[in-house]
Amino acid sequence: MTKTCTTCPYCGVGCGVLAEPNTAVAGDPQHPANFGRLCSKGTALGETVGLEGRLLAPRLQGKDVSWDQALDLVAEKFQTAIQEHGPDSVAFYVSGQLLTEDYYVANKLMKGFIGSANIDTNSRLCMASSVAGHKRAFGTDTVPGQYEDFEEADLVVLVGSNTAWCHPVLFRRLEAAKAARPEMKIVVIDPRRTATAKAADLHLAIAPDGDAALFNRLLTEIARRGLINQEYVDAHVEGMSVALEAAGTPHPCGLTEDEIQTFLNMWCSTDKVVTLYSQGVNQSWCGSDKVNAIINCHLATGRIGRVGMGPFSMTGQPNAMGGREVGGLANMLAAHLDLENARHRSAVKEFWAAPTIADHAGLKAVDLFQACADGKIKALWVMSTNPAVSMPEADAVAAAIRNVPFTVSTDILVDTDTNACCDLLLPATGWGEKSGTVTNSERRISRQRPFLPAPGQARHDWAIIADVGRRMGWVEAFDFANEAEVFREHAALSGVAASLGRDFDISGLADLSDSAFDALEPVVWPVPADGISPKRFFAGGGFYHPDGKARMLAITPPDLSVDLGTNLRFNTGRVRDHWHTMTRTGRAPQLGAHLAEPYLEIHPEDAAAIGLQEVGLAEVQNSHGRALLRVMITDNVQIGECFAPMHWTGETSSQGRINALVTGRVDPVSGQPALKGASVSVTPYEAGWYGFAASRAEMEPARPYAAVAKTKTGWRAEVAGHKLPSDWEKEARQILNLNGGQTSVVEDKARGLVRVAIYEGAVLAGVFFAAPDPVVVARSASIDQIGTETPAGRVLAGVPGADQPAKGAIVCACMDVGREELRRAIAGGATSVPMLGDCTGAGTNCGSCRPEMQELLDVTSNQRMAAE
Ligand SMILES: Nc1nc2c(c(=O)[nH]1)N[C@H]1C(S)=C(S)[C@@H](COP(=O)(O)OP(=O)(O)OC[C@H]3O[C@@H](n4cnc5c(=O)[nH]c(N)nc54)[C@H](O)[C@@H]3O)O[C@H]1N2
Ligand SMILES: Nc1nc2c(c(=O)[nH]1)N[C@H]1C(S)=C(S)[C@@H](COP(=O)(O)OP(=O)(O)OC[C@H]3O[C@@H](n4cnc5c(=O)[nH]c(N)nc54)[C@H](O)[C@@H]3O)O[C@H]1N2
Ligand code: SF4
Ligand SMILES: [Mo]
Repeated sequence: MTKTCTTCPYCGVGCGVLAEPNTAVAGDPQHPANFGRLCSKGTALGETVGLEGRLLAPRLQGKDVSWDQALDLVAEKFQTAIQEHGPDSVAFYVSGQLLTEDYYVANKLMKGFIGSANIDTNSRLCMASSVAGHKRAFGTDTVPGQYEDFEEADLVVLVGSNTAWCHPVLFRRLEAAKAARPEMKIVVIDPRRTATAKAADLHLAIAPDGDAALFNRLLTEIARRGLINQEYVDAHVEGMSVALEAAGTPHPCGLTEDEIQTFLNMWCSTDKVVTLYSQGVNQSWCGSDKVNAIINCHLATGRIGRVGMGPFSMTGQPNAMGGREVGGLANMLAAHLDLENARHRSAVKEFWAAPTIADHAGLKAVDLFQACADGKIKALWVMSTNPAVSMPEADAVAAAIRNVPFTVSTDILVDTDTNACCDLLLPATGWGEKSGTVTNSERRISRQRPFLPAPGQARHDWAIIADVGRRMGWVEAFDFANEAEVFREHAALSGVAASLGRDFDISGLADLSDSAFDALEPVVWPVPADGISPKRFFAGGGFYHPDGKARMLAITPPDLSVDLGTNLRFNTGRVRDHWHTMTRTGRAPQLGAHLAEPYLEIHPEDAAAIGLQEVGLAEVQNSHGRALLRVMITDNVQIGECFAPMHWTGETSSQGRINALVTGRVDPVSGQPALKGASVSVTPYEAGWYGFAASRAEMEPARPYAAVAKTKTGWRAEVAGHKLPSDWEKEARQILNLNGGQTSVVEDKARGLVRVAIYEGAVLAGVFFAAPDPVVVARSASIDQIGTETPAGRVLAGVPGADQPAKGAIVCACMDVGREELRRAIAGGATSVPMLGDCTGAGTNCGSCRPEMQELLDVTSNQRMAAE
């Protein structure tokens, strides 16, 4: 079968994928980001492209309408709002998951034709602090280095990045480099002991937001040891003395003096250092300062833009970088041109032959939804993002969207929490169907190519936006024949930017024919028309401030001595196998089996003080909202802190939308919200009963507590209730969403145990277990029994039969290996990750699970030692 070379639609690593029309996928051995590797999410891509749940036609308030009706309505509503209330009364909220071509057209329509800069993106929640930090330091938003710098470095410092789970293929590359050169060191700076931290040489469990203080300390030490690269600084850097002066005032960062010294020694004694950072840095009310505190150290030592050296901001989404290139943020123009620069504005206006051009920054995400709440926005278009889940203060954001008189959402699915708040839904083509380009973290532009037909009436995002542009009267400006034409225009505009002295230059690609665009190989920008393109930036200076020099900044670290009272600091982030609001990874049974419900990690001392029971439920609250989460007691988090993943929505859980609790406080420089910095009160939730259900039918997350996930045989649900139901059989049927069939019920009234199996003929359709405490059953065995003719006695025993040993929660999603299987292999004599791999297959594909395999090995060897 023919294989299509395309790019993974998940993280910013930007792996090349070979896909077949039968949806088989494999890593592309030729792609320079991954050389054939894929992580668990990439490996499961084929399972996520089915048509179940897809939005297949435009829908107005629940009823299908034609594209003509839908697009006329959008054009009319936006035009009316603009006429009556001015261009700033409308807004687009877009996404780093749009392709560059989609993003380019949306930005052009808003900034050049509507004449407002009210287009902001979920990158505000993601990369804004890095963008601001780059611009302050370099005068441009540019990542200087390349992935190979990680492999070439002697020290890699990962700050606020759970790379092993969030950028797994890059982490595999790093591990492979370290295996080849064991003298290479990896340091992880993260308040949590993550899978990444466990695999590192040194983990520094810094206090939340202690990063600027630590890097200030490092800067002071660099100067004290005489390691300032005076030649480089004299020639290329301004601001060193003020930066040093500010850094000289010590601030606590939550680490011991020994830990700090170890880190300073490592950094100062190693030339080839890469400092990679991600959301533990960006998503903070002092995120930009953290970024500049890090960059300061690299500028002072001249360790930037050279092989194996440099600050490296890792992008999250597949096209976070492309969005920055087209200027998709409310305070940017296009092609790295500045909105506040009159020359830049007129150049873009002229290039677009636009009637107008936005001349002031638009509303940044948090302010944008506040303006919706305040009634200032009359028409809102959300594209490829799910803000009712992913924005801070998400309950208020959902209400704000509902408050806008006319709201449009372009998505691939019908049911998302955001779509539920919108008037008009427009069906977009998704990964595998759409075509265009994305740019990864190392500035590499790769093609996403289609290998599946567009389903139903779904259209490409860029085509939908261009159609609205034409209907608003700008026929010529939005008359694109295909995505190649959009790309050529974008590339040509970058040439204009280059002539104005900007760095983002892909004018060398401005004349690609349609077929050359189709065949475009992954390429790192700049790609200037004259063909000379350095791979790295800034080794020889050449910054983009008017004087050509970089800026070191005076950074004053925040005061960390805030008294939270009995509250805990609420840290949030990601799990290995889910992507954001799970609209795609939630469809792959394998990916739901690693962590199947929303949870709260909390330290044993806090759990004891609060009275939380392991695997019980916690009620987490603050003034913004409330969540119910499964308790995981672990010293991976510090005392006074707790952690919850961001992925669960109203579609997958009843009370798991944790962004209801997250604060909208933003970094004043970047406007990025402190998504990891809320404070919450945690109390035990006294459930009257707990249950587990597996069904062939899709279940609703409707109980006081419920979390549902797809399985190989149907669906699973974890549930809990307050009052004991009077009729368990009825309750079980409701939960299992099964009306017909025959029921077997076993009830142990004395112990409060209930077990219900429902058969359709001889075939098991659903099984439900309830108990006064969190239910102990072999969940994987129950799930596997659905759809089989296993007799009721065996099903209701809730334990696997001798011929069907328990799998346990899935550790290796690629090879489908569970925790219990690994434990058995360890008991059988496996003493290392490769040995475990040999006997079970675990860890032999993408390797993302290897840190967890190691942890199981460690736990077992500790237990053995304790026993000896
Ligand atoms: N599996 C998976 N991978 C993904 C995604 C996904 O949804 N799932 N999403 C992608 C996207 S869009 C993004 S942006 C990236 C994010 O990738 P990461 O930034 O690696 O992921 P997070 O889990 O959000 O946060 C990273 C770490 O920051 C730590 N942290 C919190 N506060 C602080 C602090 O004050 N200082 C420091 N030093 N650390 C702190 C947290 O404990 C957490 O472990 O992942 C991308 N990759
Ligand atoms: N508490 C907390 N909150 C966070 C974060 C955190 O760390 N903690 N991280 C933040 C970060 S870094 C990010 S990037 C955001 C991510 O948050 P979101 O962007 O809201 O999350 P997604 O689930 O990726 O939403 C993408 C939407 O686009 C749809 N979609 C998929 N493909 C296409 C397509 O081709 N076209 C169109 N039109 N639609 C498509 C999907 O079905 C889905 O509804 O969350 C942010 N929120
Ligand atoms: S690391 Fe995984 S999620 Fe990220 S691009 Fe590669 S395969 Fe996709
Ligand atoms: Mo992100």
